[in-house]
This record gives sequence, C-alpha cells and structure tokens, in this order.
Amino acid sequence: MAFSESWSVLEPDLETVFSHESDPLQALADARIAGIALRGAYSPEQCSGLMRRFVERGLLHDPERLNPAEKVQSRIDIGSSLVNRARGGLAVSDDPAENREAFLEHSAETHQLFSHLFDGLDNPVDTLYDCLSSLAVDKEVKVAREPDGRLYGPAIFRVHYEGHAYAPHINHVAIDDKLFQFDVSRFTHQFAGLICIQNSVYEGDSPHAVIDRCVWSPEVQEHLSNGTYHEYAAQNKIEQQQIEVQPGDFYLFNSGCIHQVAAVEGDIPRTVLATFIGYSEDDDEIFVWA
Ligand SMILES: O=C(O)CCC(=O)C(=O)O
Ligand SMILES: [Fe+2]
Repeated sequence: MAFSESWSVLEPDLETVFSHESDPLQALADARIAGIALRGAYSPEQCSGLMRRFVERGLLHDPERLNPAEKVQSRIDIGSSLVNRARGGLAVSDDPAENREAFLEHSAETHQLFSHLFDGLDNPVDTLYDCLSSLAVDKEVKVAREPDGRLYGPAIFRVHYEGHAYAPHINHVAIDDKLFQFDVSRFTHQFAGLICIQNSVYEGDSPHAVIDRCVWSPEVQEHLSNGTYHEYAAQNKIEQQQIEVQPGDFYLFNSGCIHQVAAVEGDIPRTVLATFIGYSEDDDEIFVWA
C-alpha cells in the first residue's frame, strides 16, 4: 500500500469530500487521505441529551454526585466489543468457540438495549450508519453478521475518564487480533468510524485522535511492541494529522494506520460512539461492528 503526495482531507461536508475524491472510502483504504470528518452530523443538543440519558439509565456515574475519593473505572463501555469479548479482558474462556458464542449473545443484548435507549432522541447509531452510507460508492453498509445471520453489536459508546489514553496502535481484526473465526476477518481494510459525543475540555484543551501517515508493517509492529514507536516516527519524520472534532461531528480514519489519543485530563469524560468498518475493494458489502 503506497501513500501518494496528497496526505490531506478532513473536510466539513459531503460535497467537498466528493469534489476531492470520487470514492472517499477507497482513498481511505489506499491511505491517500488521513481521514474524513462530517461536521455536525448529529446535533450537539442531542449529544448532551444522550449523556443525561446514560446517567438516568444508571449506565454512567452521575457527574454531580461523583465522590472525588471514589476511584472510577478509566473507561466505561456501553455496547459490545468484539475484541474485548473474543480475545481481550471480557473473554469468558480459553476456547475461541465459547468466546464467539458469548460475544454474539452479548451483541443480541446490545441490539435489545439500543432498541429503547434512544427513545425520544435522534438515534445516533442510525446517524453514524447514514454517514457511512453517504460516503460508500456502489457498496452496501450493514451491521456485521456471521454466515448464519447472527449480528455483531452495531456500535459502542466509549466513555473515557481522567488518565485514559490510547498509546499508538492499529485496529485490524485479521492483522492485529487474528480473530479468523469471525467473518469480519475477510476484509482487507479496517476503518474506525465515530461520532464525538462529548469532549473532555480541560484548561481549554481536549485530546483528539491523531493519525500517523504510517501503515502497519512487521517492522512498525516491533517498535509498537518495544515502546520505541515515538522514536521511530521522529526518525522517519512520519506526518501526523489530528482529527479535531466537536460534539456531533462524525469522523472516519483507516485504523490500519498507526493512531493514538492523548490522556484525558479533568472531570469531563471524553465520550465517543465508535465502530469498526470492514472494507475490501472487491466486496460489495461494508460491514460495521464494534
Ligand atoms: O476515540 C477515538 O477517537 C479513537 C479510539 C481508538 O483508537 C480505538 O478505540 O481503537
Ligand atoms: Fe484505535
């Protein structure tokens, strides 16, 4: 995969994106562009409404009642996470088949939860899928599913508290996670598609995703594993693009490129609605999951 000279495009609206790129998702797959942002895809008022809803439903701590001495988790997830359930901290067993079953069961519960969680609000998951569909050329965007029709969780809310950071990493179900027992491992490329729900503004600043002009390779992996990636990036003058977003903005990047998010500071949790996206040039389906 080669980068062209034009490492750019974080554009405000669909028209501008398409005037630059006739097939924006292919441009992302080729890592010719850093990412795409569709500003104001979901309304900021609805974002605040969602945060209140999570507290009302007991899914998040009430920020008004938080006891500073009480240590909260550094991240709360609302939804199902494939990697966490199939391989990571929420795996139920050493047996991949059992983990697969547990993930698909949890995903069914997420579909059930999301069927009423947004009552009276705009459905942000629908908004995210609409954004993706509007960018897809001749491909159909759908919730990821196994050959027997069972659905993956459609998206996840990730609520990040003080101290939470993402060190430089990639997300790719085949290359990184080696989850070959799942149909999503068939896709060549993996993207991350998100809606910013709340920024953790602290002293006027908030952390945002930073995408490096660097696709995964075994050499890069060695630096990621050894903790020497920052030196490697500096030595090789790897360009970076910060995707600065406001509540309601949809953003999309190639998660096979090294990316990171700096640590949250202060009491306002950085909250996103997040998905992963499977994309192949020669596949007319685009699968979305979390
Ligand atoms: O929160 C973001 O903007 C990106 C987070 C991320 O890289 C991930 O969840 O893998
Ligand atoms: Fe990531």
